[in-house]
Amino acid sequence: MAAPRLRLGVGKLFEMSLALGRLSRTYSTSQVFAEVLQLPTRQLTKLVYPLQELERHLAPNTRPELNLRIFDPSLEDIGRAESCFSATARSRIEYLTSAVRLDHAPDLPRPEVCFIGRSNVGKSSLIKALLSLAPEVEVRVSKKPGHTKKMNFFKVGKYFTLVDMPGYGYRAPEDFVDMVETYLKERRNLKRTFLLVDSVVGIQKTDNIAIEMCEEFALPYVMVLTKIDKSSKGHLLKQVLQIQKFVNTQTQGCFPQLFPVSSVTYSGIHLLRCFIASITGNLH
Ligand SMILES: Nc1nc2c(ncn2[C@@H]2O[C@H](COP(=O)(O)OP(=O)(O)OP(=O)(O)O)[C@@H](O)[C@H]2O)c(=O)[nH]1
Ligand SMILES: [Mg+2]
Repeated sequence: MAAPRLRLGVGKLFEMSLALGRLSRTYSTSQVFAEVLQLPTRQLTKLVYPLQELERHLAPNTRPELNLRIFDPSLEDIGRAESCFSATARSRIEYLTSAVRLDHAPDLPRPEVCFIGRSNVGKSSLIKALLSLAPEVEVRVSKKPGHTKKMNFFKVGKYFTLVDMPGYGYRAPEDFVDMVETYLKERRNLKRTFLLVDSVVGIQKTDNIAIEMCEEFALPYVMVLTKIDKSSKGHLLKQVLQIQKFVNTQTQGCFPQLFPVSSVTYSGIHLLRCFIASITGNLH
């Protein structure tokens, strides 16, 4: 069903990107996304709309449970959102600072979004993938759980700030609860919390720490399913349906649509960029 819309969008945006290619300031963004747009439709859907690609493998009676098109931007929107994530002379993308306590956090006017989840779930890797259009920005990732010990602030141009948080669970910093709880409760410019769940293992007991925090503080949050490159399609579908059911029945503040991503293949990354641009008021 998505194919005609996609083909139309691809053609239109490809023409647009060729036109934009002649404008030097936006050239690099358009160039990256223009390459994506040259992919065959199936590959493009898998990369840009991974949930819709999974939908093709669903039995008809399971479809209503899965929310696929609550946030359903066109390829044109996604292409436009990419420009927020591209540095220019007037809109720099950079690591700002780290903080172990909220009162040490920078006082920033821009909207902010943060990334929370168990140690090793892929928070720092996701931020690195989101910021890959500005590869000079260093985001540290590690195989060892408990790597990120502080809240790390990344400025994304004049648009918004991304905050990488330490993980909870194994080797979490001692002051994790104080640090993260206070931040979530009191950060005034916090627009959305992205709660990362490992798509290979699904929601674990320790994930409830974060889910309960978001629910208790009535925060608007979004569930992102990480590492989707690691599972077979069948396993991923099973996890996605289970997590969707959990969101539908056990949560109040969680956005009803899931965001599956891979920081290795970049599947879902373009869509997530567009969502962040949209909720921070930067998708015009
Ligand atoms: N295959 C695969 N591996 C990933 C992905 N995202 C992260 N990883 C790996 O998972 C490990 C942990 O990644 P990090 O991004 O450092 O995880 P984190 O959530 O920031 O961990 P802490 O800072 O310890 O809380 C690293 O070895 C990454 O390479 C992914 O999408 N696919
Ligand atoms: Mg980290």
